[in-house]
Amino acid sequence: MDEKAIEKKTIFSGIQPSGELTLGSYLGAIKNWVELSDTYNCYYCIVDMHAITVRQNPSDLRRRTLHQLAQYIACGLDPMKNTIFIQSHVPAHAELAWVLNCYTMFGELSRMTQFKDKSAKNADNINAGLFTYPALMAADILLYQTDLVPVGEDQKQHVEITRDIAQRFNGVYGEVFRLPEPYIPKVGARIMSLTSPENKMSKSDKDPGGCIYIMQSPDDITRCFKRAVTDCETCVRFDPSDKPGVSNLMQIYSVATGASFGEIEKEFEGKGYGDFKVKVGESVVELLRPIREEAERLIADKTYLESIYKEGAEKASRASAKILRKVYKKIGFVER
Ligand code: ATP
Ligand code: LTN
Repeated sequence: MDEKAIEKKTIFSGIQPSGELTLGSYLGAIKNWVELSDTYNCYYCIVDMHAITVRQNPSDLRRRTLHQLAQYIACGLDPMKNTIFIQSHVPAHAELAWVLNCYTMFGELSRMTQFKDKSAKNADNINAGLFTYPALMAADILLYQTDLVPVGEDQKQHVEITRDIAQRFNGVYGEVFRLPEPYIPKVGARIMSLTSPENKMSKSDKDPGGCIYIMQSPDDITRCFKRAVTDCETCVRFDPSDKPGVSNLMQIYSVATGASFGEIEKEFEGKGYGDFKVKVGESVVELLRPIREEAERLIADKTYLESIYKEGAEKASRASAKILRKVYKKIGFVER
C-alpha cells in the first residue's frame, strides 16, 4: 500500500443483494461513493450475509450478487481505486460479528426501525439473524477502522448503534475501534416510491410500479414516471409533507440534472404535471442509460468480474486481519 493510502481517511459502505438495484440505491448511496473514491480509502461491499436475513432463492442470490458487482463498476466505481468485494468472501466479518453480538444489548436491538419494518413484512420468518443484523453491520464497519459511512437516511440508526457498540467495547478494553460517522447526502438521501410516495423506494418492494431499477429499459422507466402519483393541485412546488409525490419527483430531477428546487419550480411554472413527469422520466432515462449499457457489457464478462471480486476479497482480508487479531487478544482468546 502506498503512503498516501495510509494517510487517507477510510470509508466503508455496502448494499444487500436482496433485489435489483434501484434509482434509490444509486442516488442515495452509490453516486456518493463514486464522488468519495478519490479522496478516501474506500471499501465497498456486497453484503450477501445480510441479505439472507430474509429468505432468498439461491440462484437469484448468486446472479444478483454478480450483477450488483457489475453495476457498482458501471456506476463509476473504479476497482483499481476502491476495494470492492463480497462480504461472505472475508470470514473476518462473521468472526467479529459474533464477538460484537456479545457486546450488543437486546433492548437496543429491539429499538431498530429496520428490524420492526422487516419483521412486519416477514412475519413468518422473524429469525435471530434479522434481529442481530446491526452487530454484523457494526463488524463490517469497525473491521476497517472506518471514519465515514456513506448511506441513505434510513441507515443512520445503524451507524449510531455501531458507535454505541464500539464505545462499549472501547470502554472495557481501551481504544480498539475508531468511532465512525454517518455521511448522508443532502439531496437524494430518501428517494420515495413513485406509487406510494410516503414509503421509501426499496429494491425488495412488492409493487414494481413504485420502483425504478438501474437495469430497466427506457420505455419501462418512461411508463413508470407517467404513472407516478402526484396530487390534485397543478403546481410544481417543493413541500414534502403536503406534496410528497411532486417533491419526490423534484428531488429526482434535481439530482439527475443538477438543477436547484427554485430552478425546477421556475421551469415548470404554469405547466401541468404531465409535462413535468415526462421531463423527469427523460432525465432519468439519460442518467441511467450509460450505466445500464456498461453493466450489460460487464455481466457478459464473467472472467473479469471474478478477477475483481477475488482481488477485492484478498485486499479486504489483509486489511481486516489486524484488527480482528487485536480484538481476540484483548478479550482473552489464546493466540493461534
Ligand atoms: P431492501 O429492500 O432489501 O431492504 P433497499 O432497497 O431498501 O433494500 P438497502 O440495500 O437497504 O436498500 O440500501 C442500500 C443503500 O442505499 C443504503 O445506504 C440506503 O440508505 C440507500 N438507499 C436505499 N434505498 C434508498 C432510497 N430510496 N433513497 C435513498 N437512499 C436509499
Ligand atoms: N444495512 C445496510 C447495508 C449494510 C451496510 C453495511 C451499509 C450492511 N453493512 C456497512 C453501510 C456499512 C442496508 O440495509 N442498506
